[in-house]
Amino acid sequence: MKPDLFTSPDYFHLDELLTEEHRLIRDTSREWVKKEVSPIIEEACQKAKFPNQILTGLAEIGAFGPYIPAEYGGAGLDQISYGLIMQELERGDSGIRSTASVQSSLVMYPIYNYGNEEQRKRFLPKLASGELIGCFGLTEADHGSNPGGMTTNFKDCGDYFLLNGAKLWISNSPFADIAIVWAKNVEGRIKGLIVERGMDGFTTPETHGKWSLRASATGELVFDNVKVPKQNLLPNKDGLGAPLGCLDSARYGIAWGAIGAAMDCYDTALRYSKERHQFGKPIGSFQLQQKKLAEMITEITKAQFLTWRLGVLKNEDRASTAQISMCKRNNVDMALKIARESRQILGGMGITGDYPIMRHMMNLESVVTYEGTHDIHLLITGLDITGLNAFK
Ligand code: TGC
Ligand code: FAD
Repeated sequence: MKPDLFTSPDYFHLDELLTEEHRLIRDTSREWVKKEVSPIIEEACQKAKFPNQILTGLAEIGAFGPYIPAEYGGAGLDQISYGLIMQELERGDSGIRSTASVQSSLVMYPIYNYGNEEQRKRFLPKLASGELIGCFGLTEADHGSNPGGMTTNFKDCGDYFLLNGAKLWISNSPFADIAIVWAKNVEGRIKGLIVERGMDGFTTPETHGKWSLRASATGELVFDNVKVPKQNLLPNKDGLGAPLGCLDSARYGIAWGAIGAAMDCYDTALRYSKERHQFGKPIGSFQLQQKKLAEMITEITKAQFLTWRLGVLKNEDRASTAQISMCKRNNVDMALKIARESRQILGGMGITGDYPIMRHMMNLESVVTYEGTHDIHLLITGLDITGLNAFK
């Protein structure tokens, strides 16, 4: 892999809308990615191995629970800071951002918002420091876009809950210490349980053979009569709205992250177009290549402003689920298209690991699918503007 020469496009001076603290957090994350992620990510991806040596560094830059209050070990930052960290991590690799998204929004978020004080104090500081790593089990083999149909279940056995079922496609499951598991009680009501590695009957087989997110570990969660202590039930919210609330936070982070992947592809293609000569001229001088690059920077700029505005609304607690859906869908689609166009600008070199573009492109095929597919987000927007529900 070539040295990381990334420079960030900021065509409309969005930096002027960020605070000094935002810029400092963004630049710190960017430098960390250049130093710790860029040199190792290509090999991790080729070997399909999550680089777990970066976990401590992720914790140190505040990527685990950026918006969780400091009294629970979090960084106590605002939502734009959270977004900027996700942007920089995904500029490095979607799999690295995935790990931080899951830890922050799908594990720490539900413990902080739906857990009791004992659970917050027991788990959050260790999750913030990276001493514990978590995962989030919602999807099942037969229930992906429709998680409300889940069959994983638990029953009250007096001293404990007995958990049975299985989850599929779970980021970080092969090495996570704890799992936030969504399961139905005997009345069919969805509740969240904290399942800990080492509990009898709980296994986490790894999923192999992925062509996407290869530097991220994905696996199953299998529950065969697992006795979960009663104090591990999240008491303060239930129903499908509980996991969907976590997804709002994670999808928001992904919207920022996708901009990072798009910026890396654009920056790589722009530099290459000025260095690579054909027909005696830099390929960047040909109108067809300029069209690609000009459209890329236009789309990145539009996404930056949409997402910054979403961050302002999120800080004011006014961002709706549908606004988050629109932004996640738009930005991931934008990033995928930019990855494909950038790859073409690099010609044959674009398919090699000497450049990050093909890796981003393959990663984004997962990002456009997880946390709600491209089509599901369109239907969420459709429901919001028409009031007519395409899911029922
Ligand atoms: P629906 O009837 O619309 O809603 C059920 C209940 O939930 C409430 N609700 C929400 N509550 C809080 N926050 C939200 N965002 C909410 N959205 C809905 C709703 O009011 C209702 O409450 P109640 O009290 O009436 O029961 O649900 P539905 O069954 O029709 O499904 C709607 C749909 C399809 C939009 C939803 O299920 C969906 O988003 N599907 C996509 C599934 C998905 O995104 N899965 C992600 C799995 S996690 C993952 O991919 C992690 S990857 C991480 C990484 O590696 O980075
Ligand atoms: P399906 O739901 O079977 O959808 C297949 C196709 O049908 C899609 O194109 C979809 O848009 C379309 N479709 C479905 N319903 C409708 C409809 N009503 N109208 C129109 N079209 C429809 N899940 C977790 O719980 N935790 C994780 O950590 C996690 N990590 C993941 C990591 C990776 C790498 C991947 C690939 C997935 C991960 N997931 C995780 C699962 C992810 O959220 C699901 O894959 C996703 O929600 C889609 O579910 P599905 O794959 O079952 O597809």
